[in-house]
Amino acid sequence: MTLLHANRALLPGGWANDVRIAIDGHGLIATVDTDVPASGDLQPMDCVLPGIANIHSHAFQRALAGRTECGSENDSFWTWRKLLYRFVDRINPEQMHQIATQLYIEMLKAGYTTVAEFHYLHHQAGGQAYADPAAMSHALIEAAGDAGIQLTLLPALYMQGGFGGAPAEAAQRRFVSTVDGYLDLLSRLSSDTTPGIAFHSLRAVAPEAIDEVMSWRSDNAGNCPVHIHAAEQSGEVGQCLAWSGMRPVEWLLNRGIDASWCIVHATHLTADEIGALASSGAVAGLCPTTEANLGDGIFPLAEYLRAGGHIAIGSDSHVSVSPIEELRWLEYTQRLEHRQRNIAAGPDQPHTGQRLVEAVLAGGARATEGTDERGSGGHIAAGYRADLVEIDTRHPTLVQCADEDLLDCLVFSGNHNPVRHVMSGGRWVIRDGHHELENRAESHYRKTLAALLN
Ligand code: NGQ
Ligand code: ZN
Repeated sequence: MTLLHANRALLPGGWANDVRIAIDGHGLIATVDTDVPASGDLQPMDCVLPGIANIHSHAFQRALAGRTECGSENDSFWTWRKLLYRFVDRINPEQMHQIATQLYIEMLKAGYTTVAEFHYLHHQAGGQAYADPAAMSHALIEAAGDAGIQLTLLPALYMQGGFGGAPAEAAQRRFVSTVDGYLDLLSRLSSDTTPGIAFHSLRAVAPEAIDEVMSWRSDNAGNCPVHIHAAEQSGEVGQCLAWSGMRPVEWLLNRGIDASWCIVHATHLTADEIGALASSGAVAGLCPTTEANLGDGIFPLAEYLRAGGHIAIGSDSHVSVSPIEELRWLEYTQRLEHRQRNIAAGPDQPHTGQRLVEAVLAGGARATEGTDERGSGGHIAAGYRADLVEIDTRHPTLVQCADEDLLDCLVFSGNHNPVRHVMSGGRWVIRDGHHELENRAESHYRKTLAALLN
């Protein structure tokens, strides 16, 4: 049993003081007691939050962050994607492993304790499967194991280059599988990890394939999470309308989605889609820094939260690896658009920072672990996984913060990283801001980038 004493901790019911947290040998929280004085047998902690889930990652894109910012007047998401594809052509499983290890350590240092890896780079350049068809998936699983982050691997089905069965471009061949090949991959992985399911997008999969994979899921994978990119770019909405007469999220709602789905981006929504998506219980997987970087548009957060919608955050292309920065961008784009303040504040929780953090903790757990919450992260309560982040409140930006102000100050003041210690599944992975493998991982990362980028 590991026993901690936190001066304060964010529990499901709000802030509590003098909190004793007992963690069992399986990495689960056994008991949580409040108003327990500090004592010699309890490890002393300052302010403890649940770890945050990063619900959308394409690990390999970390290596390209900041390197697509030199352009011309017509640059867009689609020209960025061309640069991405050029890079995608080169990467091998060992390089994937090195990049992902570095990235996952960065995530832990920033306070993310779970990552949902939306993985579609399955095959060799040219499209041939590796001798081990799951080689790329295994590289990601190993990286998460080395870093000690909780992984929800989401192998993604990718079949075609565009709506209605358009052929894949040469650069997309590394992504492409048949449904049988994809289900074979899921089966191979089920002994190493609990994979979720992902459809890359309605552009990249056929409707019948969604049905087939979902029926495999009900036989084999219970209620595992299901992720899909949708309605990120207005161009995609137009193409979907031309193909089906429906907008992407409308199409998905019409097909039937529930609380185990995570709709990644969901940027472009009508009022009807906002209401229906919120009532479906699905999570909108928002990636504010990437969405800004790619010029996607602004998610209708105010309306969606008012309708009771669930949200979670992801760092997607990893132009930023910081939950604080994601939440800040999420709120600031709203303020710029509406010319108002405190958009995410709600009637039950007027503190914008706290409302955002609590929303993404709950939505993040749902999007990474499904709706069966036992053993998942996201809450400091008995039965949940011990994914904990200790914040150092001695920093000048956080001094004299009353409990109710603390997350507002965390999200909206300063640019230092306040994370001191991080526990993932009951194990300390970050101590005093450091990871035991950080030097080795960084030197591998340097070599990998030197090989890939010249
Ligand atoms: C991706 N990224 O799959 O990595 C995509 C680009 C596409 C974002 N959408 C490729 N942010 O959507 O076709
Ligand atoms: Zn994505």
